[in-house]
Amino acid sequence: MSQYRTFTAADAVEYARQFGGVSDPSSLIDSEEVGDGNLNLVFKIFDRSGVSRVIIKQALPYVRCVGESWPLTLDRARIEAEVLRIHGHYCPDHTVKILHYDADLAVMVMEDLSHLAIWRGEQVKGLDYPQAATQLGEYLAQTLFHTSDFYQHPHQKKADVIRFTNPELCDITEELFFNEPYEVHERNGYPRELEPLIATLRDDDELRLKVAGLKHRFLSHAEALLHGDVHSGSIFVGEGTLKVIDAEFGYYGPIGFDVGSALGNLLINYCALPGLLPPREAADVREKRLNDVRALWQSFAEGFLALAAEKSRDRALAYSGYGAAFLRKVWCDTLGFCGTELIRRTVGMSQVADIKSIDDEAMKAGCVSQAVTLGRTLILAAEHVEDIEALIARIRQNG
Ligand code: SR1
Ligand code: MG
Repeated sequence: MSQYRTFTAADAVEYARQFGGVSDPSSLIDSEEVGDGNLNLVFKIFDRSGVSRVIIKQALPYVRCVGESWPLTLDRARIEAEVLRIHGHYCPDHTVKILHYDADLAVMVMEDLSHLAIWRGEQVKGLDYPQAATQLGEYLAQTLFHTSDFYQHPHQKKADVIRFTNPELCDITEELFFNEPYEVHERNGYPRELEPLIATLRDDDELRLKVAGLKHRFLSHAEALLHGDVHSGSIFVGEGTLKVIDAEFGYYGPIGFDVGSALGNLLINYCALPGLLPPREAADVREKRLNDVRALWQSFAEGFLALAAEKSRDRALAYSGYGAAFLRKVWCDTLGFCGTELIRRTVGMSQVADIKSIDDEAMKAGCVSQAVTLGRTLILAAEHVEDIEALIARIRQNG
C-alpha cells in the first residue's frame, strides 16, 4: 500500500514505467506538469524521442487554483476514474481510457491524447470541428441513458447513487452555479460598468425562484450518472474525433445538467466571438456555433429516444410515449441549466478563456453582457421555448 504524497516530475515518470502499460517502460524518461485546470496535477510522460506516451493525473488535497486554504477530498480521483470507466463502457469512442487507478495516491494513468486539442482553445481561435457536437450528443445520450432508471436494475442504480455521492464537489457546483452569481460575493468578477445588469440578477424575484428550482433539481433529482462538468475545456477534439475527460464532478443528478452545461459553453463562445475575431469572421463562426447547438441537441435527443425505445428495461418507463414525455422535461431543465452556466462562467469564479482572451475591455463588457442576458432569458423562458429552432431564434434575438 502506498501512502499519499504529492508527485514530483520524477515520481510521475517512475509511476508511468510501472503502470503506464507501455511495452518498453525504460524508454519513458521525462515528464512535464501541464495541468491548467482548477484542481489537479497533470503530467505528460515522454519517451526518449520526446514523444508523449501516457498521462498521469493526481488529485491534490486542496483546490489548486486557490491553495491549501480550500481543502478538497482526494476521493474525487476515485469518482473520476470510476465514472470514466462506466462512461467508457457505454461510449468507448468518446471517453478517455483509464489505464490504472490508485486510491492511496489519488492517481490515475490515462491514455495520451496529445494528438488532439482542447475544444475550448480551438473555439477561441474560431476553428470548427463539424462532427464534434454530434459526437458529444452521442456521448451524452449513451452515458445518461445507460446509467438511468430506464436501463439500470433498480438495486444497481440505488447502489450507484451511494457509490457516486460526491458531496464536496457538488458543494462547489451548488455554490458557484446557483448561489454566488446571484449574491454580492468576493469570488464574483465582471466589468465594473455591468454592475446595473448584474444587480438585476440579485433583485429579480422571478429569476431567483427559477434558479432556486434549478438548484433544487440539482440537489435532489438522481436521474443518471452525470459527468458533472461537461464544458469545452474537458473535451479533446481532432478531425472526426472527440474524447471527454475530467469527470471528478460526477454524481447522480438531473440529465439536463450535463446537456445544459455542454450547450452553455458553446453559447459562451458564441457570445465571445465578436471580441475574439474580426466582424465578418466572427459572424461566420457564430453560424457554425449555432449549427453545433442544433447538432448537439438533436444527436442527444434522437440517441436518447432511440435507446429508450429499444433498450428500456423498466416495464413502466418503457411504455410507449414515456421516453418522449421525459425528454420534454429534460429539454426544459437543459435550457435552465444552460442559462446558469452562461451566467456563472461570466460573472462567477470560474471564468473561461473565451471571455478572458478578449483584449478590448469595452468589447469584453459587451460580450459578458450578452452572455448574462441570454442566460437570464433562458432561465426565465425555459418552459416556453418549444424546440431547438425556437431556441436558436431566441439566441439570434438576443443579439
Ligand atoms: C473550484 S473549481 C471551479 C470550477 O472548475 C471546474 O472545472 C468546475 O467547472 C468548477 O466549477
Ligand atoms: Mg475539470
